[in-house]
Amino acid sequence: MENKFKKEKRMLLIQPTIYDNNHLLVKKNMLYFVGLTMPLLAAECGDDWDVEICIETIEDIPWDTDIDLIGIGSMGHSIIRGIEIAKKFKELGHTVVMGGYMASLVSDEVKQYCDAILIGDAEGYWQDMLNDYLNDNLKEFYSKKIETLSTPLPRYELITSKKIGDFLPVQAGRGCPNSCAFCSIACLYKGKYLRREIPEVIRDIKKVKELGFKKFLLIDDNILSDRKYTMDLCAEIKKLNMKWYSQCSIKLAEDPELLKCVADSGCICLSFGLESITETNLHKMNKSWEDPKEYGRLVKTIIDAGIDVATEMMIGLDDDTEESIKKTAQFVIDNKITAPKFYIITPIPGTPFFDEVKDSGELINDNIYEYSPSKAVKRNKQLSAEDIDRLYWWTYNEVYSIKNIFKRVIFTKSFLKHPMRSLFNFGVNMFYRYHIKHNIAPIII
Ligand code: B12
Repeated sequence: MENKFKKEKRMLLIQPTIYDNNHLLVKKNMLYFVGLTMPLLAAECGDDWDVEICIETIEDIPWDTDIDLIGIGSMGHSIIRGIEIAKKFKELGHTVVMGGYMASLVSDEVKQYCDAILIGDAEGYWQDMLNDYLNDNLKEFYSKKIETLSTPLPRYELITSKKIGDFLPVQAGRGCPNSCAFCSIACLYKGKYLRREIPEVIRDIKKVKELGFKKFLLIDDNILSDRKYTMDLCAEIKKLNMKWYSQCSIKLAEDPELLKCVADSGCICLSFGLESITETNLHKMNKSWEDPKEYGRLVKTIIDAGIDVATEMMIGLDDDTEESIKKTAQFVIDNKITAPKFYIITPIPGTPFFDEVKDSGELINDNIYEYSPSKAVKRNKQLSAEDIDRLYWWTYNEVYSIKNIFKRVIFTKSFLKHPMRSLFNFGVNMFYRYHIKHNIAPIII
């Protein structure tokens, strides 16, 4: 359909939601964890642009908007909804541009439904894309590898009045030096880790504080990627007297000096991609630098340092059996993991792992429009896709039974040290449990 709107410096940025396993859009009253993507892209447009943000998980899409330019993000299988939104806005006569991890990994597919795609990081190309738009000269693809990272103050004010948690996102760096076979970050950054200058990061955290927030989420993929940088950053964060969450490798526990520095700076919860307690699984996924035999000890060290532990683990990996998956649930319970999350291994098109699985004949569904982290699309030699689905829900139900929530969150040493924090974590666990009982995996919170 012909474009029927005026080209002006206005933009609507949309973060699409995902579909659940019953093919219903996941909608929430509140999105506790909110991303940085849209407030940052808004800032990168420049002060003379009028930008609106819609986070579909908590807001309705304003289909009747008179803004021509629609920018759509893509996180994992939210791309499915993103494409639907793109199609509809195109039918309504708007200009649609897309970007984000998934649009970058499957850009040829996504291109059919929008006017332009920005592959990878926007910095360096975003302004070109916007100028081309204003000059009626949009190209199909925009892609440039960046070597350094410097970003403006995100336009946090565009999200602070939305129903979000009591913290805002901040980013110190992008990428990760590791190259785990399943990971989209490894696929796009290829072992590269880009850091922002510490004063720039602190400027953003100060802004978060100024806006009345006492906590922030450091959304980096592995804050340990550069030890000296992390030490220096934590020293500066400490001065601000704030609390923060992030994610990194469990190897942090092997470095007492760094762990102390992280804990002293106000870090209260870290999420660790443990992936599996079976060594051969990690080996096959190019993650043999982690040793699952050490996981229990390392988790305890982190908890003893006063930091709550969340974990991300995968189910349905090559050497998983019914027994190993049940042991995984027990591991999580015995080690008192505060917020354990599980995902069914899903090969993401664009990653080397996807090609490998396709060649192996174990991929039972290659329709990416049906992909989700809670439905198996591959079997392994021991388990059918149905077995994997069944064991996935068994694991969630076991780990989030009332008895085991108490065991992991209340009957713990942490409860004695931080009773209020533990009660909050108990609430989060009950919230997850509620979703699990309704067959909704707790992946969006
Ligand atoms: C915070 C976060 C969340 C939050 C907030 C989500 C939200 N709706 O706001 C929560 C916890 C809820 C969440 C949920 C999910 N997430 Co998430 N999330 C993140 C995290 C940690 C940070 C995102 C962020 O703010 N990044 C900072 C910004 C600046 O970077 P960016 O998003 O890459 O954006 C840059 C470019 O990509 C580009 N760009 C991005 N979007 C667009 C759009 C346009 C139009 C343009 C032009 C450019 C552009 O420009 C930006 C500036 O350079 C990332 C990890 C990461 N490193 O990004 C994972 C990540 C994006 N999430 C991921 C996934 C898979 C999900 C889920 C599907 C859960 C799951 N495991 O299945 C859900 C889906 C959420 C939804 N859409 O409803 C994956 C995506 C992988 C992939 N192949 O797409 C990531 C990369 C994690 C990972 N390691 O695999 N997530």
